[in-house]
Amino acid sequence: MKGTVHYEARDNVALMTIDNPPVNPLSSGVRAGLFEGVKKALADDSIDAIVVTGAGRAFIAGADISEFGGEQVGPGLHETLTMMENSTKPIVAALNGTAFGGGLEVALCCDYRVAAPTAPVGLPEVKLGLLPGAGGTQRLPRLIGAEKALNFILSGDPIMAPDALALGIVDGVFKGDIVAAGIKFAKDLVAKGSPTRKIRNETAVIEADRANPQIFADARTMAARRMRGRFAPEMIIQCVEGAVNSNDFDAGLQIEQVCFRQCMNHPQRGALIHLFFSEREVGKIPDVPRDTVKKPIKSAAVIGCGTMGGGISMSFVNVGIPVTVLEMNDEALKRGLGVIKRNYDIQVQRGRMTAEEVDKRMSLLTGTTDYADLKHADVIVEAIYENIDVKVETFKKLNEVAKASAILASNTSGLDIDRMAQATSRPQDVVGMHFFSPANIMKLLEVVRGSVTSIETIATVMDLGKRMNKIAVLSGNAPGFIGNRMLGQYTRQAGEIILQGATPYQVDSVMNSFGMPMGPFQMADLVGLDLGWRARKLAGVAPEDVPITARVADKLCDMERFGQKTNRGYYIYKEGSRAGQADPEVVAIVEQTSSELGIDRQAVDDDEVLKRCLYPLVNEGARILEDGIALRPCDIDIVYINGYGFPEVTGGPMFWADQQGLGNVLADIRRYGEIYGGDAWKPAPLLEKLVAEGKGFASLQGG
Ligand code: 3H9
Repeated sequence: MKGTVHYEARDNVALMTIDNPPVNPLSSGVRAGLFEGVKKALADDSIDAIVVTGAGRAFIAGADISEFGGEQVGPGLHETLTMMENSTKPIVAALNGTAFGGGLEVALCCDYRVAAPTAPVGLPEVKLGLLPGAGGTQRLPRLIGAEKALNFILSGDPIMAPDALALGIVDGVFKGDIVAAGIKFAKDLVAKGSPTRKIRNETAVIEADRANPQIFADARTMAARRMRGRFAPEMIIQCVEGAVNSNDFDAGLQIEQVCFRQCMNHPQRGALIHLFFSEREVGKIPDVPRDTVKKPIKSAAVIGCGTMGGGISMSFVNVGIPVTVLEMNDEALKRGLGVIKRNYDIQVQRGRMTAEEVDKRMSLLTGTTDYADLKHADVIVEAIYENIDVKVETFKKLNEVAKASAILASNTSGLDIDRMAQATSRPQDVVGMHFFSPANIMKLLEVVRGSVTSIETIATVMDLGKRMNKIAVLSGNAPGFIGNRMLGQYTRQAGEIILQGATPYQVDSVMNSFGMPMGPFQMADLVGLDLGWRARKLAGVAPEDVPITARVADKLCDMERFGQKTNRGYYIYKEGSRAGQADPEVVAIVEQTSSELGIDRQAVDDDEVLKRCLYPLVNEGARILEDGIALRPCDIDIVYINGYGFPEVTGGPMFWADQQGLGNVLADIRRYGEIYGGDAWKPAPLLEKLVAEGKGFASLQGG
């Protein structure tokens, strides 16, 4: 059995301390310990009351997610909670730290709850595709009302104990020794005649809510808007509706159990739990032990204050790390800093930040045009444009000015980190830090390991990413790293499909229905069609040498349709709007390009569009694994979800491919290979091997 509960009699109070490091999930040993502990306390006449608390930083992090789908050992959670709720002696939960999910539901079975001010309280099940299935959807509405309960459960976001007190979830917040406070609270109850308080018997609040069915209509509207395509929210709403519409608590529990089982059996649950564990897995690098000594990062410098440099600088100051920003001249510097200030001011207008907070963050930013001013920075990130020669020159300069212990990082989205490292006398300190635009918002950070990057540098930058509220994923140093290498296959396919018969609007609509916030052509309009066009013009590429998949975009650029920035690209945009409208003129250009290339256009159905966009991406992912560029399939999933908008509910491209059946994916790749040919449709040997062995990408998860 995993985990335990320590039992100790203190001054006629049974103190039960949950011990299941690091965060005390409700594993088999914890459930058994709680069950047996309450039984023992009830049988002991010298015990008047019970206090439950947690050892370490958490009270209870929730049900043990790793046990889902396995055989149940020992008493179930419901059995344990019934034992607690039926206790004739009062039970007080002393929330020392995190009380999440099943952990908060344990506390709601207790008669009262006291908490340390620093204890976060939440029901985050919805984020895992689940609902609070241990009575949470029934007890919380009885305690705080249906509307507040729905907001709390549907958001899944935690609140701190003082806010939980204001909401009525906890009964007291005490600084100092929370166990002592819990024991005192329990003893006071005993002094008052041992009053117990069973939430299940409280009906006043739900009876009042019964007259207001609009609460549920509003919740459904909100869920449809904010959680489009998610299965669990409607289940949650039905459970709370069940709680409100009848005083029969057990009938409500029945509804909850039926809905919980439906969530458990839904593919979204598996995908979201895969992501939960993957987010933690990506931080584990086999040859970089957890205890690797990290360099202290107290200050940073960023070279370039354009879109990327500005966003990166904001990411540093947002977590209190002072930044020196370098630009080529005063004008560029003033412009860049002005954009940062405007971005913060917008946050103030939206009520997300105070003006004082903006001043504080801006005070952490220092502008300069002199490389010598970078000499104090612990980490320097270059964010200049993508040209390897210019980057090499920059690293030569950095080598001269940076202090000996500094980490030198490049924000390149795909260039060779080793070439930059070789320009310095300390290649072990050079690393890629690839942020995604807008860098102050996007969660992903690709950390790129050069051939001699030290484990100390990697450990420091992975840790720094976490500090900056990013999810850092390690990538090997190869063109495009993980994300952009895969993206290339996806955008090339999209380009081919429109020449063969689809329209850009059909392709985007298929990808939107799949759950991508933007299809490939919407994304191209956002990024700007002119980037590739300008590069080709500069390099003097002859029209007949332009890749066929870039021909439509180049024609649009010739008409000064660069995308959103000119209000015209594949789509037409009304001034100030990001929602584009289809344009028949673009369809005509696509058709004409097909005809020039001698392609006989045929209708392409939506299923083929989806497979042709996504299977090459999966195939390239398999090659990336073979080449050792990504450590595990889950690293690719995390990159794609957090950097490229792949829908969370699919679990990422590699997890999704497993769900399609890798044999089916390979069969389609071979079939399209016969029709269309080309690199995208050459099956990766790893994919063939896995299919031959009857395995999926999940079998490689151990790294
Ligand atoms: C539920 O409760 C359902 C019930 O309503 C109904 C049941 C019938 N189980 O995140 P960290 C592991 S659903 C198993 O790095 P932090 C985690 O994988 C549950 N393991 O630490 C990691 O392992 P490793 C609802 C868990 O301090 C280690 O603990 N609850 C669980 O940054 C440390 O985690 C949730 O959704 C778990 N429940 O953050 C809460 N939780 O070291 C999920 C964590 O091997 N958990 N682990 O990689 C969290 O949000 C965060 O982990 C927490 C700690 C805030 C608690």
